[in-house]
Order: sequence, then C-alpha cells, then structure tokens
Amino acid sequence: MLYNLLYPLYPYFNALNVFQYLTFRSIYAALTALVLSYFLGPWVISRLRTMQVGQYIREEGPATHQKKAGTPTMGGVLIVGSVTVATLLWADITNIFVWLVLFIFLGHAAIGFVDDYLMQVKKRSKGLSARAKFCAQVLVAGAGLAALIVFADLDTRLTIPFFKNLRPDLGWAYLVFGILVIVGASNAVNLTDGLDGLAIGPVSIAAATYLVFAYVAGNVRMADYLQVPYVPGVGELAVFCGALVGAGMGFLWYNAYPAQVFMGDTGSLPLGAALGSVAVVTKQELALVIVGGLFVVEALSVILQVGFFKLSKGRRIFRMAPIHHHFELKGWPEPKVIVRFWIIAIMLALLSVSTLKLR
Ligand code: 57M
Repeated sequence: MLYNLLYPLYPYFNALNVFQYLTFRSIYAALTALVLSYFLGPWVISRLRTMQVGQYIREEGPATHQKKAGTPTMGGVLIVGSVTVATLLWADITNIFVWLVLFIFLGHAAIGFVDDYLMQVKKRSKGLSARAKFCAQVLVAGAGLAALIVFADLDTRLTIPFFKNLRPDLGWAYLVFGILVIVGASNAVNLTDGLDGLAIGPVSIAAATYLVFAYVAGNVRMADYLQVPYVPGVGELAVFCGALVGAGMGFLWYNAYPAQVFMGDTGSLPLGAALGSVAVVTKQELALVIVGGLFVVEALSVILQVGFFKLSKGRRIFRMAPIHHHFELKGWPEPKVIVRFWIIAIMLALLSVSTLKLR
C-alpha cells in the first residue's frame, strides 16, 4: 500500500524512489512483521491465557511433554495478523498474485482457527473432523488455484529441478497437482509442529528461500540468466515471503524452548499452505520437496509408521511417529532435536538454491 501511495510522489520527493525496490520493501515487510509479532506477543499470550486456550497433552506422548500442559495455543493469530498487515503495507496491492496467495493463506488460517476454537474454547475434544478439515482445505486451495489459472494466466507447465528444458504441460490437471502441493504442504507443516520451534524455524528458512525464488522469477534479466521460468509480477511475493520470515522470527521469540505459546492449527495450516502456494506461483513447485524436505520426511515417517503397523499387525518402524518423537524417545533432549532439525533445514535450503545454477 505504501508503494501505491508513495511511489507516484517520487518526481516531487526523490527519496521516495526507494519504494520501487523489491529488496527494500521485502526487508521492511520482514521488519514490520517481526516488530508486530514481537510487541503484540505478550498481549496475545495473556489474552489466550485469560480465555483458557491451554493445550491438552495426550498421555501416550513422550513423558517430557506432560509439563507443557496448559501452554496457550492458537498463537498462530499473531503470525497470521502480522504477515497480513506487513504484506498489505509493503506490497503492491494491485498485484493479483499477492491477493490470491493471501486468500489461500487466510482461508487455511480460518480452517485452523475453527478447528482450534472448537477444541480449545468450546472444549470439544475432537475439533473439526479430519474429513471436514481436508475438504475445506481442498476447496480453498482449489478456488485460489482456479482463480490463478483463469485471472492470472498461471503457467500450467511443471518446472523440474536440474532439467531446464523438461517442462511437461499438465493443462487443467495442474489444478489437481497444485491442490496436492498446497494441501500436502499445509498438513506436513502441521505434523511437524510437535516440538518447541520445530515448525516455525524451518518454515522461516523455507520462506527465506522462496523469497529468493520469487525475486528471481519476477526479474526478467535474472530469470533469463538463470534459465528459470519468468513470471511477470511474481516478484511481489518476495514481500509476502519477507513478512513470513519476520513474523516467524517474532513468534519464535515466544515459541523457543521452553515455549510460552504454541501456534495451533491456526498457524500451522496457513504457514504450510503459504509455502505451497508460493511454490506453485513462482513455478518452483517441485523444488518444495527439497526446500521443505524436513516436512516431507516428517510426513513420510507417519505414512510409513501407520502403513507398516497395519501390514505387520502391530509392529513399528520408529519408536513413535512423526520422527521427531522417535529421537526424543531415544533420549535426545528436546532442544537438541529441534536445533539439529533446523540445521538440516538450512542445508536443504542451500541445496535447493543451488538448483538455480545446476541445470
Ligand atoms: C499436530 N500436534 C501436536 C499445538 C500445535 C496420524 C498422526 C501421526 C497425527 C499426529 C498429529 O495429530 N499431528 C498433528 C501435532 C501437539 O501440538 C498442538 O498441535 C498444534 C499443531 N497442529 O501448535 O497446539 C503437541 O505437540 C507438542 N508441541 C510442542 N511445542 C510446540 O511448539 O511441544 C507443539 C508445538 C502439543 C505439545 O506436546 O500438545 C501433537 O503432537 O499432538 N499425531 C501425533 O503426532 C501423535 N503420534 C502418534 O500417535 N503416533 C503413532 C501413529 C499414529 C503414527 C505411532 O507412532 O505409533 C503424537 N502426538 C502427541 N503425543 N501429542 C503422539 C504423542
């Protein structure tokens, strides 16, 4: 919004020229979201406490988790609010990609909010049923994607990391593929959100990586030089990614071990959906398997555990899935699991950026 209001005045005030630069606006979106979530954090946490939005801890989990009982959850409202305000403030609000990605992000936040609200505030033990949650996610992602294809001319060809000339066109099947990416990412981040800071750290790292991808894809010269698909206007998503990084860091301040607040589905579902939709719009969909490799491994550990359990009639591969619980039960202290998983996320992010050059 500041771009739309202030940049046109630059012939009169030369200094306003700076608003045209995506790098400047992305950095300030990150700082704005960080400051908002940092300063509003204590107020939001105390409000959640008064509303008694405290986490129930399942008895069958690692024993070390029992002491977390009553930690306020639904802290995702802090992340979602900060990201939205910072994006609207610093992005070009005439850009259709910004609005459609925000739609998918906020739609998933609403689904997570309803689920958490039913469970935490209304004290219904189950919240939304898994089927209702999934259908709502598919609807939101599908509507956003269909609008992207129709109104923003979203390219329905896939980009395959390491192969610059191999770009199969999926046509309308791209809609199904895109839904799979967005809903899959949303649920994988949700599964990862089981230790303090375990989800928000790697989400911020992945968002920083997609900031680079969005910037490159939206810049005709860089896209041409690095031979990645050029998507006019998609650079504005660098501002959104900057806001995700900033809000993530601000939230981590309070979610770092020992956590004062959890994000709840209100945070985990939209964060994953945001990464999925940015991956689709920047035409770096498959790179998400590398950037978000940690989330993929967490989700695979559950699929393998459940599948093997059923086939073998009661035997397990891991001590407990998702895989972070396996390491906890092996005796690794929680902060060790968290920091080691962050290190892996950073390595994967670097590897994915290298795909820009290795073609
Ligand atoms: C979300 N939620 C956390 C918090 C967070 C199919 C099955 C594998 C599903 C899976 C599952 O339900 N995953 C979804 C995981 C929960 O955190 C809340 O949920 C929000 C995210 N949606 O924001 O509000 C607990 O995680 C811990 N936590 C932290 N710090 C954080 O910053 O310590 C969360 C955030 C919190 C807290 O303890 O209560 C969760 O884990 O429930 N289910 C599981 O993950 C369960 N695994 C399991 O049953 N494994 C089985 C089979 C079915 C695969 C097996 O291995 O045999 C574990 N969940 C729990 N305890 N709570 C089992 C142990």
